Amino acid sequence: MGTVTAADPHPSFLADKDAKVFVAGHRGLVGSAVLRRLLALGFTSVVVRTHAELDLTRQADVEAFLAAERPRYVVLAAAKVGGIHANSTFPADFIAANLQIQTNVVDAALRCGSVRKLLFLGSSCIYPKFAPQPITEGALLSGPLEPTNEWYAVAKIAGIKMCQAYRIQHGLDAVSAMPTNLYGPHDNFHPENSHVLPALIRRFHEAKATNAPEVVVWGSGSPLREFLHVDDLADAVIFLMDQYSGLEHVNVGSGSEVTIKELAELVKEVVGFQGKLVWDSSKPDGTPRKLMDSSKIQGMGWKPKIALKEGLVETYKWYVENVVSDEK
Ligand code: GFB
Repeated sequence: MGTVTAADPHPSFLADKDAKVFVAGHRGLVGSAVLRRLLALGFTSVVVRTHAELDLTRQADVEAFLAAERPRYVVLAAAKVGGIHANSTFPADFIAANLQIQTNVVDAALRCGSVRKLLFLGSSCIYPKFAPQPITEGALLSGPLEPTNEWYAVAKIAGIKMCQAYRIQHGLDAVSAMPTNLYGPHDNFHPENSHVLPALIRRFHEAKATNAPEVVVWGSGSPLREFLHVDDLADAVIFLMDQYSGLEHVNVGSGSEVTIKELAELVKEVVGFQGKLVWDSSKPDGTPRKLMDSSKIQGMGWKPKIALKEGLVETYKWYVENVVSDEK
């Protein structure tokens, strides 16, 4: 048990490493990184469930699970996620699954009576398409959303509001973190439904392996994106669990952005593909730019550590060792 003093009846998160922590979504990009970090820090009682063991879209199952486990902390990293194509092709799945998962987990976390803190994870796509850059937390709900992912964005905005409402009405210490575009090990490398960075790793790798002359990249190449390695996000999640109890959500970004063209050139170089890039302008660009203003969390003392090139080299290695070898 962590240290409890008379002045502070509750230990901080990092001083409470034997308390039970439920990581929802531990097989995904974010949840797996948070789990790795918690275990590395010496947390002794981390509870996880696979999708087959617990379907988080089923309210009664989630209530029964949390009532039985009674965790002290919850990290809500479970979500239905995907890239620009998946978001625009499966809008019903994205809005329904995300609303169900987050509503069930936040509500059951309150009802089970044991949860001292919950952290909900969203996304930079909650902000208006043409928000002033860099985007501050205050830009939320100040303009229309990017149409390719508005269904997912509306669900994530509802999650922020759910945390705020439960804090105001019930005193639940529920906080929200909004990461920028993430990448790293355990990402989804699906050819169509993934995000741009894993999609390009797969496409360049397969083109190199088959000696293909060219690789197709979607859109114009001009949109700007900010990328953050998921291990940096996991550090931020632990930091916020320990340090932050505010009503407002918190942006988590790297502060550096690249055009999709620059990203494609970088992935090409890291993978070692020698051919040409061809741009498919029939595919959408999505939002032109979404650079987060992360001065709030940086002002509290968190900083990203992993540069894009370094993270890309490591992620490509992970892809070759885990995804490529599994598919053989
Ligand atoms: O990563 P991505 O799907 O996410 O696309 P968003 C980023 C940019 O990369 C877009 C281009 O301009 C795409 O057109 N792109 C180029 C590609 N080639 C590819 C490719 O092969 N696959 C993909 N996926 N893109 C997502 C949202 O938006 O961002 C989600 O849809 C979520 O809801 C996530 O918020 C963080 O940055 O456009």
